[in-house]
Amino acid sequence: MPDTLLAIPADLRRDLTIETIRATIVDVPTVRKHKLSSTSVTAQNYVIVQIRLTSGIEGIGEAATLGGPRWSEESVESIKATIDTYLAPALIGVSADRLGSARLRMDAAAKRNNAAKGAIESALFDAVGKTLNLPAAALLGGAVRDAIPVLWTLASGDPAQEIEEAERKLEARLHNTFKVKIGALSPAEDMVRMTKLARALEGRATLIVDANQAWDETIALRCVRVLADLGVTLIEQPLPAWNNAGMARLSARSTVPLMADESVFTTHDMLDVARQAAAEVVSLKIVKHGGLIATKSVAAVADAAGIGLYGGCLLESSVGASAHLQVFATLSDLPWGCEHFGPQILTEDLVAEPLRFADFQIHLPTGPGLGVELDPAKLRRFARN
Ligand code: MUC
Ligand code: MG
Repeated sequence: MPDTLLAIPADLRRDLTIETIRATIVDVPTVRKHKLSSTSVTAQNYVIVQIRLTSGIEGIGEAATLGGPRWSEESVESIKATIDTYLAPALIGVSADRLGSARLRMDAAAKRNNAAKGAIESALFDAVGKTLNLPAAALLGGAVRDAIPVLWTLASGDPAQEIEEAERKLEARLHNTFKVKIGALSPAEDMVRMTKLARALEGRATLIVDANQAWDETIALRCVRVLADLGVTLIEQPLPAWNNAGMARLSARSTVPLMADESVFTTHDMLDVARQAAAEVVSLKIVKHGGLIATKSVAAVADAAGIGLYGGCLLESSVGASAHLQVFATLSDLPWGCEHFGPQILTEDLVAEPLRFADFQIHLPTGPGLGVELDPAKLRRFARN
C-alpha cells in the first residue's frame, strides 16, 4: 500500500497532550438578588478552567456554585483547590481525547467533587472539539435539536416584583414558563405568593416550583394540594435529598409530578429514585453528575425507567450553559425543556458572544467544541484577587 494512503493530513496530526490546566475563581454580579430556601446570592461564583494542549489549542469549562457550599458540598474555593492539587496533576501529559481515561484518573485522584470534574471534562470536550472542528454534541452522539425551550426563574420573594419581571420576559418573547423558588418564606406565605403569581399570569404562562428540600412530608402534602389547584405543573425537590421514601409517598398522593434534583447526583442515585418511584422527572446538571458523559449516563437510567428529563442548571454563564446544551441537544427526548437562564441573570456574561435566546428557546451555538469563546478582558475583570 503506498505510504500516502496511510498518511494523516498535517492539519489533523495535532498533539492533544494536556500541557497545562488553569483554574480561576470569578465572581459575577447578578441583576437582582436570587433567593433560595438555603441561601441567597447577589453574585455568581464560578471556577473557569482553561486546558492548553501541546498543539496550542485551549479548551474552556466552568464549575458553578450557588452561595458557597450550601446548595451542594462544593464551593469555588474547594473546587479550585481540588483541581490544582489533585485533578490537574493526574491529567497533565494525558491525551485529551481519552475522555474515559481522564474520568478514571480523576475518580482515582478524588472522590466525588463532581463540579470540579465536570468543569475539566467540559474543557476537554471543548479542546477536542476545536481540534477536530466539531461541536461537542457531535462527540456525544450528535445533536437531534438546535434549540430548547428555556424557562426563567422568579426568586426575589416579592410577588409584585416577580409578576413585573415575568411580564417583561413574556413581552420580550424570552420565557413563558417560570420556575418559582419557594421555601425561603413560610409555607403559608409561599402559598399566598403562588396564588398571586398564578392569578396574574393565568392562561399566559406555565408555573413550576422548586422548594430546594425545604419541607417535611406533612407540610409538603398540604402545599402540593394547593399548588395543584393553582395549576402548577411540576414540583421540584420538596423533601430533603435523603428522603426518597417520603418522595414516593408524596408522589403517590400528588396529581402534580415531582422532580428529583438534589437527590440525584450519580447513576446509582438515579436507579434508587426509579426503584422507589420517588419522582416522575429528573433535573440533569453537570455539577451533580461530574461531566457531560456522566450526564448522559444518568439520563439513560432515567429514560429506561420512564422518568422524564429536564435540563437543569446552577445559573451557569454561557460557558457552563453551552456545555449543558451540548449534552441536552443529543438526548432523544427532553420533554420538560431546560432552565439555562443563567447567562441572562448576570450583569455581564463571560464570553465574547453570549448564547442566543429567542422565541422562548435557547439556541445551541454552532461553533466547534462548546461553541463559545471566553472574553479575556471580562475574565480578568471578574477574577478574584
Ligand atoms: C436548583 O436547585 O434548581 C436552578 C435554578 C435556580 O434558580 O436555582 C438553581 C438550582
Ligand atoms: Mg433545584
